[in-house]
Amino acid sequence: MPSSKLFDGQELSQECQDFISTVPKEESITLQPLYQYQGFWHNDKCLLALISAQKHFQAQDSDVFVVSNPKCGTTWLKSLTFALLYRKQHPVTAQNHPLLSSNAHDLVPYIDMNLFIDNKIPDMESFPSPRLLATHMPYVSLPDSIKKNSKCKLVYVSRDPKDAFVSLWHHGCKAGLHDPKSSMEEAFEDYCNGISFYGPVWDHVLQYWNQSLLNPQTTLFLKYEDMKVHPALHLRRLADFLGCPFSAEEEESGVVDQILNLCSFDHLTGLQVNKTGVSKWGVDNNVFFRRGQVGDAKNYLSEEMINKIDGITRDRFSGSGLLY
Ligand code: PAP
Repeated sequence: MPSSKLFDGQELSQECQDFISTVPKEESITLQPLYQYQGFWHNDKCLLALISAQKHFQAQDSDVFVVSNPKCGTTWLKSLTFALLYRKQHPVTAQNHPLLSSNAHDLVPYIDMNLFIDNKIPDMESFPSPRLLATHMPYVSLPDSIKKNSKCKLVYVSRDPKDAFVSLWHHGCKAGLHDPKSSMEEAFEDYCNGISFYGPVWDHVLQYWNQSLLNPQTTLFLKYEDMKVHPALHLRRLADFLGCPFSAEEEESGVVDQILNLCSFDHLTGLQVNKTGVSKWGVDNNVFFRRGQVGDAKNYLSEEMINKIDGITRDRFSGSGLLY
């Protein structure tokens, strides 16, 4: 592992490049190769950001992290958690609510993909408390300052891997991330072999599932599918978990539904900021919204592909208590 002086704000050093050259590498269907570190695949920039965060990120007791494997419902969970956690400062029905003019990814930055990217060491002292942050890092790679802190909270969202794959494929197409010569079938094979951005998805989900069983006071495990069916139930769970339960007055005045409406797929996709805006990280906001449905994989994958990925999911999750 490279020494910490690599990440002192200087250009990507020769030592970083040398380090990258020592870890397993796979050409993937994306335009960038992926590198394996602690059992998971990353592009070079995100890997260096992850290592920098491991060295420099200092957790605070009140920190809240939205955690996920890509395309599992992060944008929705970031929106819900932001609206919930900051509802005193930003009343949910306010005309100037931040979610009406900013995409959730601007309001809740990723440690790895945003804050520590490009060799930056962010000044996080100015963040309002409690800090609401996000990451796609697997549990094994989280900075020790998070893992050893028994007070900060991780909120994880998982999704049926076949729907997450289809969502990831479309994201890559829309954002121009794929090698134009690559096919969905090739991407599917890579995904099933665990070679995908922050993959293997199954290991990622299982690490946080196990954490939620071991430490339910610090890790809340949510499923996208359950949230679609019973959004109010899971929003209340989230509020209880974060120590900001809805008061009787809030229940009475409909704050739960107001948050759900503010963060609903239909509402967010109708906002100008999400139709045409570009996040401060340079990504078109509309790539984070497509159909927002459970079971969309059946519209894109053959029966054989579905049987294959469902079989892997069953095998990998067997005995864990996690059902998909
Ligand atoms: P990310 O990893 O790039 O942040 P993420 O937000 O986790 O993406 O996943 C995007 C998926 O969530 C998309 O699914 P789809 O491709 O199957 O449609 C997107 O449509 C869906 N999504 C985004 N916002 C919402 C929302 N408010 N409610 C439900 N689903 C949503």
